[in-house]
Amino acid sequence: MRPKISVLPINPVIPVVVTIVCLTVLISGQHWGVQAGEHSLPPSGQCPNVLMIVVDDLNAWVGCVGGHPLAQTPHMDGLASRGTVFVNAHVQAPLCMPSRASVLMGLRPSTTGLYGLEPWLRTVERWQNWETMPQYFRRHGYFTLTAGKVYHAVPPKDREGEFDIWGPLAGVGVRPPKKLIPPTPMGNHPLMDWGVFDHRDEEKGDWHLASWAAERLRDMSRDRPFFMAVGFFLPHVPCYVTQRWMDLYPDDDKVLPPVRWDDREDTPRFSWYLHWYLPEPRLRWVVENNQWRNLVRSYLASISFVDSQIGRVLEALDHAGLRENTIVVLWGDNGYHLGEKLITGKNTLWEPSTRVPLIFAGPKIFRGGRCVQPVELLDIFPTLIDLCGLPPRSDLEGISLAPQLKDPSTPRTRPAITTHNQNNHGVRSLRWRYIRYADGSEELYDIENDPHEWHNLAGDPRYQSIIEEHRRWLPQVNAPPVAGSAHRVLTYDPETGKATWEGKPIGAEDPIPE
Ligand SMILES: [Ca+2]
Ligand SMILES: [Ca+2]
Repeated sequence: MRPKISVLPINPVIPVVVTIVCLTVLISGQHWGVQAGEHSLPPSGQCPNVLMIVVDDLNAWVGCVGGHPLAQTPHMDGLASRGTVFVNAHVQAPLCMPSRASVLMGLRPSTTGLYGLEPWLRTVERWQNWETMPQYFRRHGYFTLTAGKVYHAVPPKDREGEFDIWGPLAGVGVRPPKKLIPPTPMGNHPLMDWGVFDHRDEEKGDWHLASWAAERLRDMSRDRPFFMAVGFFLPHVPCYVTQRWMDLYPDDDKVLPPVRWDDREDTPRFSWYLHWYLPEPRLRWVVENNQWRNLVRSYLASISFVDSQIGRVLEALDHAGLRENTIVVLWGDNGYHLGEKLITGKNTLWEPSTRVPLIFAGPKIFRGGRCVQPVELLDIFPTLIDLCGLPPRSDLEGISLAPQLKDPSTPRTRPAITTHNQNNHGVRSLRWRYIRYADGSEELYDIENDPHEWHNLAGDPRYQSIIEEHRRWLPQVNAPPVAGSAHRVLTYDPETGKATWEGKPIGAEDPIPE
């Protein structure tokens, strides 16, 4: 049965215009970024489909991205080999909700004021009618479907407004009867768990998600193009795996990332405020409880498992004969520290938190491309508009990656910017990472010569011109957190110099929570 499309109040007219634009792309071959309304009406179904795959908390530990030498991800690597992988792609926020909101709205967190896990963006008056990516595709004649976690969380009454069809929501699936690891500090959060327990792959949430997506692809109507977005749960904690997946990684310390115990001696105290009091344990606890190797292997094994489920979806796309006319885009919503900078988790402006896989494959995309230019997930929205030949939008803050998807060596003129809470920014250029916190403290790393960001060069006068070059990219708009902002929200009052974490003041002498 064909689902009914709910028509958005914004614009009832456009579907016809859009199909016209899509044809323009086909007939003009090499022509990118065409203008709307110039050509005659094509047969339906000419626009490329879009399959967007989001993976929760997936850092750069993916074979084709090169973040971990032992990572086994044959399906994501296969996707990259028939498309282009961006190995220097960065999130706009190192946290689920603001990162996803940024991708789907095409705006920076510093513009939207969405920094925490709440609120749901439609409760913010200013963003109530903002046309998001799935809505834009729907208005232009696409059939839109979603399952798993794509937006962070959407209340049931608002779901139909965002996508036509909703499949199963994301979840870990089967769980052990009790936590596998010792009680963790800062509240023993139920999600803070990992390790091997006996279960079947078919009992996992991501298995159900992949099955749903595969079935929808198999039965997909060809009357009009589709935009399908699926959001996988793993390797988000809890990282539960079976022995088979764990055994892909040696029970050996060579799985651990390189870490220096003195690494935070040259980072500003304010850097701790970005992840002040959180359920993710610090490295010290992980090591003292003999959990470091177990965590790292469980995380890697979860990546390999989710890769296998991505493989099931891609295989379904092939079997349905849809590969040649479908643009696949895959991204992680934020990275994850596994001990680097003495922490686990996200919520930082360093490479392990900001760098994620970004892979495009499909019609007219360079095959086997590897792009080292700094790019932003914010660029996905204008890129898809470009690749699908929809009318460009002047209100989005990203820049289309179509030139890099045609020739991966094409330079980019601007760096990638990650923001965590108001006025804390990381600026990643081809060679450098510059960080500026709300209190004015700074870091600078030469990633080319110091890939682990161990040596903060910000205090060295020899690098002042580099710092100044990067400073000019700091966003000029720094919206305060919107009403209802909650969870992992940090504010700073420059008048009084006072920082506040989740509503509680941080004292200048308070010990760093362990
Ligand atoms: Ca996430
Ligand atoms: Ca250091």
